Amino acid sequence: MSSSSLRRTGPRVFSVLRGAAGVAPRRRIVDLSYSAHFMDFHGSSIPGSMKKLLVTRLSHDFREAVVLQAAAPVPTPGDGDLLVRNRFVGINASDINYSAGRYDPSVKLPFDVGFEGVGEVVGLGLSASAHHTVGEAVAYFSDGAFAEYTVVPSKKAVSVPAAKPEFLSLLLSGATAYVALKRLGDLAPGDTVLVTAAAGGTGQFAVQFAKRAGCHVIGTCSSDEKAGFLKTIGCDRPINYVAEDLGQTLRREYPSGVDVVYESVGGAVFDVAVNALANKGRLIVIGFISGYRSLSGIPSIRGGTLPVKLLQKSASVRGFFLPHFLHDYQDALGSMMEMLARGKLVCEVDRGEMAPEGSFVGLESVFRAVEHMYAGKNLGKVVVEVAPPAVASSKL
Ligand code: NAP
Ligand code: X1H
Repeated sequence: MSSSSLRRTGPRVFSVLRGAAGVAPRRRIVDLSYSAHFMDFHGSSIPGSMKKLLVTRLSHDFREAVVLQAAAPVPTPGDGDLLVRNRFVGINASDINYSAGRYDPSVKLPFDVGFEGVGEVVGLGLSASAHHTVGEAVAYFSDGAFAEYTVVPSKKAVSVPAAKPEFLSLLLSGATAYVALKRLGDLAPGDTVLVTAAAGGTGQFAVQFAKRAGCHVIGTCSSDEKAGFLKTIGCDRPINYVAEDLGQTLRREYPSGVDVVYESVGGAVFDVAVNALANKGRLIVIGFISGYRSLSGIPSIRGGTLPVKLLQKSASVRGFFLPHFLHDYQDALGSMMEMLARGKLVCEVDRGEMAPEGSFVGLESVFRAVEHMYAGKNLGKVVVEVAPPAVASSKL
């Protein structure tokens, strides 16, 4: 059956056959009309148990904080929810801030982890069936993605043409770059924009959006391979900071400074970026990854001299956190999907093909994928393939 015929099939509301208490049977979806409402996945069955990752101890060391549960119950979607069978999940630098409990210091252990995924809808509640249908591919930005199946509130899911990792890369990484530059960058054609961690998940999008806005783009990275990639996406001046000193290069080649910085690294790189600002320059704090693996999560900067430097240049430092800008989200996703469809946007994805133990396949690979990112080895958005394509969609 093709996905379009799946979508044309009207909603069929089913219930879940539950096993005896404590037993996790293979769950067939049949009409019992007494349990939570559910949709059937065209002949396939949803298992009773699944693998998922769970934070059992607060730590920024992901392996220390997180365990793999081999037989967790597959959750049941509520009325407004989808049950998504994850095909790919996205790795984020901040997964370790989350596992350290930094997002919510009052959080109670154990808790789910993982910010985003892409997969197929395999079940849904009655209200959710007004917007989505079984078999549909969706991407989402919602908690608990590091699992084989995730319950996602339907309003946090976006319909996508296929369960491909490129779509996943837009949800958080792409949207962060799009919205941060649009709302806080005040970009004008001819501006000079410095992007740090430019070949990574969100940096690659910042480079492309700044270039589209008619800016001259400088991007930092740690290898010649990444610098070569940056050239291919329009970066005017990739700087491999392992091979050349970042501060010296900026002073020599950009004596009047840079107008905007999209800054993800923090610490010494933040200090260099502040020093490189032009008059009326804007430095957008996207993150400070160089500190996340420390106890406080915060790298040290020369904070004492910051006010005088900003004053002398009429410059500003602006913080950006995507969940605070959700009203811009629809516009960002719509525009990015259109650019992608027209071949105007590169969504580079790193599935771990070059990692020492090979591609990131299976939920257990999330640990290696996080380490790959923290070793600075990733080129593009790091993703883990959780499951092979569904039988129905593989026949498309
Ligand atoms: P990523 O860029 O795909 O990967 C992280 C990259 O950071 C590495 O590949 C590495 O590239 C670079 N890096 C530089 N110094 C590092 C260090 N000391 N340790 C580890 N890596 C270092 O990761 P991402 O998930 O897209 O996140 C990038 C930044 O965006 C993070 O600061 C994250 O917190 C932030 N972010 C913020 C928001 C928001 O709403 N504010 C949303 C999403 C992401 P090189 O080796 O090439 O330098
Ligand atoms: C309500 O707003 C926030 C914002 C950030 C709540 C929590 C955080 C957080 O934990 C983060 C964070 C989130 C996303 C991201 O891309 C980077 C960072 S850095 C960070 C943090 C690190 C160390 C701390 O001591 C506190 C926050």
